[in-house]
Amino acid sequence: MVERPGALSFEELRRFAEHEQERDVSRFHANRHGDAVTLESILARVKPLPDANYLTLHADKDDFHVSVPLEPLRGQGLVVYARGGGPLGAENHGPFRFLIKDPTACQTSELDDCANVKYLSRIELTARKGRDTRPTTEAEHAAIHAAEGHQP
Ligand SMILES: Nc1nc2c(c(=O)[nH]1)N[C@H]1C(S)=C(S)[C@@H](COP(=O)(O)O)O[C@H]1N2
Ligand SMILES: [Mo]
Repeated sequence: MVERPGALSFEELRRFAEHEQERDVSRFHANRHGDAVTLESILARVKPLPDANYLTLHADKDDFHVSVPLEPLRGQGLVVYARGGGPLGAENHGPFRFLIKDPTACQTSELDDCANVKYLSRIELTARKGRDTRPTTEAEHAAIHAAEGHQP
């Protein structure tokens, strides 16, 4: 639900204006690195329709999806696309990684740590909540964290 659907490359993101960039995301997340553009700068280009209430983040690589209410996310979302002047590598969950500036602990709200989608392929806007494969039980969550090799 946007006026102007589109695709963005590393080169295009690199040319976003300086006020649309968020350099060095380790300022928000000590163990995460790279340079981002704000979600707001992307929304300004695609122009959400008035009825767009949910934003869904799709990672086709490992079939992980997160759908969150658009309004509280605005001003919080970042898309990390670069590291050390070049594209964000797969070892850093690139080529694109979504980050919420100030997420809550896993499973404590819609805008939680689990919504920091790695290997982001697509952002979709809809009227109703879209696909969300975030873990819902402790066991599921422990399994996904173990598979990703990080601490719960
Ligand atoms: N594509 C993808 N993104 C993902 C996940 C995943 O399994 N696949 N796990 C999520 C969960 S549950 C958490 S808590 C965070 C962990 O991010 P970190 O490894 O940078 O700490 O990534 C989120 N993003
Ligand atoms: Mo998580």
